[in-house]
Amino acid sequence: MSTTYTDPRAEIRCLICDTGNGSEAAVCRECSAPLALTHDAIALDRQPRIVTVVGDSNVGKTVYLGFLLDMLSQRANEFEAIPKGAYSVSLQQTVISHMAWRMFPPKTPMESTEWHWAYYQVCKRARRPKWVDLVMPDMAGEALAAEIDSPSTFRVIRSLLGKSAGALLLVDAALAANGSTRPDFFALKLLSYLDGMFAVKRKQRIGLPIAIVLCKADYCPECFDDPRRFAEANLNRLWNLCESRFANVAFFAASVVGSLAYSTSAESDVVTPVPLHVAPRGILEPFEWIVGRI
Ligand SMILES: Nc1nc2c(ncn2[C@@H]2O[C@H](COP(=O)(O)OP(=O)(O)OP(=O)(O)O)[C@@H](O)[C@H]2O)c(=O)[nH]1
Ligand SMILES: [Mg+2]
Ligand SMILES: [Zn+2]
Repeated sequence: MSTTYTDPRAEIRCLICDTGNGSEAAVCRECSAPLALTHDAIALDRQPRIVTVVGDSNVGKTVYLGFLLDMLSQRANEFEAIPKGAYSVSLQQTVISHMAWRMFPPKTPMESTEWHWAYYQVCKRARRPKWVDLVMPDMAGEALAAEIDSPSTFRVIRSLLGKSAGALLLVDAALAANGSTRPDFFALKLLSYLDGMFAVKRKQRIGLPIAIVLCKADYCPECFDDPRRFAEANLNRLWNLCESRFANVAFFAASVVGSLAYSTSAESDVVTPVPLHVAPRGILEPFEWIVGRI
């Protein structure tokens, strides 16, 4: 038994890792997840469903999640979304305000205390609406890579994935289309990590819904025509593992920009992409697919 249950001062249990924390604490002492998540879950009196957005560093997780939340709160596609707590709005605000200034948002820091978390009540308008409470953290790709390479480096990631009802796996389609094997290997490692975590029996395929999102598809528009075919051709290792071990996988293409420019500064030769005009495409579809399966 863990110390969680014997600590007399433990008053509130972290939603992510179940560690007991003092009721005044703001973040979990074990995994650094905000305890506001727990307070809000208690207030709602139901267990939220966790959907995690995973992918390599620089694949576009922060941008994707920021746009997704913003579209949901603007009632795109008949969705309605209510943020629980102001902390839930920070991520979308950062992303949208950067893009309005024609800049991409900064890289997510490695430290889990710096990550943005979003807790939303979401439903699709219908005669009998089904409300889903979603917790979606924006993790740093490098932290995820460290956890995959040596499990339990980032306890918060392990707890999160273990509790996830669904996952959005973001893959850099532009890199894959250019012949890089990096996106394929990263996705392969990530899925084998999940396989090790969720596998019940060797012969039984894993039912966790996983939406594989081919990001930056503006660089390779053929992705939009047939994401499955693109994945089979350009991400063949990932494709094969999905076929043999995962029963509930779908492929999507997404992009947030309509046109890009490139700039360099006088001091350095680093080329920075400048999003000239924002044109989100394929952002809601993978999310809608996941929500329909959890
Ligand atoms: N062309 C294009 N580029 C994109 C798009 N989305 C993201 N990018 C580029 O990808 C970069 C990284 O995006 P982020 O969302 O910060 O990536 P991340 O996955 O959060 O990376 P970490 O925080 O390091 O894990 C951006 O700075 C953009 O240059 C897109 O839809 N199209
Ligand atoms: Mg990020
Ligand atoms: Zn915790």
